[in-house]
Amino acid sequence: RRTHLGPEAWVLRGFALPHVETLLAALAAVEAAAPFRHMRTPGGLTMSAALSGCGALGWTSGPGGYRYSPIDPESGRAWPPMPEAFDRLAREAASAAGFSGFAPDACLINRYLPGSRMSLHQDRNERDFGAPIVSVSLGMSAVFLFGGHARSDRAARVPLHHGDVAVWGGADRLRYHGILPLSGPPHPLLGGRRINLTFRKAG
Ligand code: MD5
Ligand code: FE
Repeated sequence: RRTHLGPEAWVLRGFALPHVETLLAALAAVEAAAPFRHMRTPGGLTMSAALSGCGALGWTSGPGGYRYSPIDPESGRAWPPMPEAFDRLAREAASAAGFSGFAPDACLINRYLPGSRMSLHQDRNERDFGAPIVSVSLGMSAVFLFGGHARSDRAARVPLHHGDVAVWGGADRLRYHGILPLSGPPHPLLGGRRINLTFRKAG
């Protein structure tokens, strides 16, 4: 089932469900090489969602600002490679939403625990806004805020559940968005957490 969020934004309900076991095995390997950590905003605040990543480029935040880097600042080494299962799912979801030829070089992984949130922001550290972003939700359900092109625009509230995949690009690529503080029952498989994989073409 495809839910239309905007002219070029879709939620593919349950699209990742057939792949969850493979995704979680791959996630465990990524997590071992690049453990979740809380980054700080350039303004010095600690982000409530913890972050890991894989692929040629990883998103980092610190006193120098937001940027993509080939090196994980925590380990001083390259980010772990993008697992084959991640890459395949991202490409299939992009195609299913009408974006052919998507080739992600970065997967940011956010881990939310109860109370973790992400305030309204735009994703604008990528070089080419022509490529879509693909987001995979695993574990606890969350309420996604889908705003407009100004921070003050009214945001729609969209529930995202285990296995849902969101894809957005084109006219919707630079919309403000966020996640309300995580709450609700633990997930049967993942327990009291939500994992979000976001695939981008960053470089
Ligand atoms: C998350 N991650 O769930 C969020 C939301 C991030 C980030 O925002 O930058 O790491 S995935 C964002 C999303 C889903 C569906 C549509 C849109 C964004 N959108 O149209 O902007 O950890
Ligand atoms: Fe974002």
